Formats: sequence, C-alpha cells, structure tokens
Amino acid sequence: MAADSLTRPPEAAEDWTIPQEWDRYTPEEHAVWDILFARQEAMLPGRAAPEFLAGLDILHLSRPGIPDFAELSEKLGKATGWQVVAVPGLVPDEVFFEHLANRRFVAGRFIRRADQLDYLQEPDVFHDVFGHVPMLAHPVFADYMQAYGEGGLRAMRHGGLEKLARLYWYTVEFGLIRAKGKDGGDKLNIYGAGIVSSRGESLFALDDPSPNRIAFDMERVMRTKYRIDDYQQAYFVIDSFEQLLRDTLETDFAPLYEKLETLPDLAVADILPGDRLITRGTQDYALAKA
Ligand code: HBI
Ligand code: FE
Repeated sequence: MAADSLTRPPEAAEDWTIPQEWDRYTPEEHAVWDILFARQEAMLPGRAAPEFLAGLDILHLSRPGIPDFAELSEKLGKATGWQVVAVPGLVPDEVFFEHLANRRFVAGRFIRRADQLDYLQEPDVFHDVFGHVPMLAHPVFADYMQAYGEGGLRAMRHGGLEKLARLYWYTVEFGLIRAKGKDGGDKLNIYGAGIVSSRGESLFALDDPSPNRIAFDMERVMRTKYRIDDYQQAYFVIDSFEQLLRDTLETDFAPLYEKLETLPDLAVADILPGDRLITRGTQDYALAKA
C-alpha cells in the first residue's frame, strides 16, 4: 500500500498518534510478546550486533509482556532522547519523517495472533519495538535515524523519496555490519529490524548461501530495488554505525538524486563490477521459489 494514499482515522491526532491503551491488551496478547521475545533473545547472541544486544536491556521494563510506551519512552529518553509513540498502522511519508526528525519513533500497537508468530503483513508492535527500539538506544544510530527523518523531508521536495526509502530498507530494516568473531576473525552481524525481529531471517541473512552480501555504498544502495514479500536476495554490509552516520551526513543528496535519475535501477540480485562482494550468493532460495 502506498503511504501517500492513507486517510487518517478519526481517533488519531493531527500527527496520526493514538493512545497505546496498554491496559486493554489481553493476557493472550502479552503472552505472544513474551514468546517472541524469549525466542529472539535466545538466538541473537553472536548473531546480532553488540550494540543491538546492549540496547535490548532497555526493553526489560517493570512488567513483562508488551512494553508500556510511556515507561519505555522514559528509559529511552534518558539514553538518547528518543520516544516511542503509537500509530494506527502505516502513516504517510511526511508524517513518518516529521516524527523521526523530532526523535519520535512511530510504532504499531497491535500484536500478531498466536497462530501467526512467523508471518505478518503489516509491522506490529513486536517488529516495531523489539526490532527498532534497541538500536535507538545507541547514540550514533539514534542520530542516524534523526538525520534520516530530516533527509526524508528534503527528499520529498527533490523527488528523491523512492531512492531514499531504499537506504532505510537496506540499513534500518535489513542491514548487516562487520564484526570480529571470538577467534578474532571477520564475521557478520545483523542489526536491521526486519531481520532481528524474524526468527527465519535471523538465520537466513547470515548463514544461507543464497543471498549476495555486498559492502555498503550509498549510491549503490539507492539504485537497488527491494522485495517486501520474502527474504532479501541482497544484504548490504556497513563497517560501523559511525561510518553510516558520517556517510549520511556528508552526502549531498540533491545532486545525487539528479544523478540517479540518469542511471537505471538495479534488480535485487544484480552484481556490479564495482561491488565489494563479501559473499556471492547462489540465489538458490529465490530460484527454488520462482
Ligand atoms: N509508517 N507506521 C509506519 N512505519 C513505517 O516504517 C513507515 C510508515 N510510513 C512511511 C514509511 N515507513 C516509509 O516512507 C519509509 O520506510 C521510507
Ligand atoms: Fe520496521
């Protein structure tokens, strides 16, 4: 669904926020959160970036179950000045960017059903909070997300939104980062919210031979289409969160959008001569489904 064709429900405020109404969650809904949380928390050590694992601590609140956004925002605010606010679902791009630019993360308040633990179409509170909030507790990533929101508002005026959305997709949602293994050798970690909140993709993104894993390059990423309906066929790997923030702050996006108008988009599995490939994927997973 296009985020620009949405109508604001009557219960939502001008900025599309709604009260979370934490008291209205049922025991079954809290139990779904607890199951998903325990499952991901158990599999993420060694897989998720240390910065994400450190941020997970912020989700341990005074009560188990779905976090109360007020208490969560209090803790997150002390760490990095970010807040979590509830919205009915997808919000228009401009509303989304305006919140990010002001260090407010918009989160769905509903949770998937117990028979849908591994599948959902729209981001629910588990994806939005478990997936995104730990990284927002990291000062450098927190600044990156604000810069992204500010860049989004500018991109809307330069016709660059489609390109900039790819940066969000391949970093905030599906990003990988270089790390050092226990043996001192190089390895990869996950930090993207779409990966860390998914049991299947937490394994696939690091271990499966199918996808390409390519060193992050701003222009390359902004040319690359993405798929929203299945595991990614390409992941982009940053060296550090500092690099990602620096690249974003130093890029002059207006001329880049103009240049990208003259270059063809890239398909999800394309490999370019200039790519720094970390693993060349077999694409077996995508081919088997085609
Ligand atoms: N709304 N609730 C919500 N969550 C998002 O991640 C979101 C959105 N609206 C627009 C949007 N994302 C996109 O514009 C960005 O991914 C670029
Ligand atoms: Fe997300």
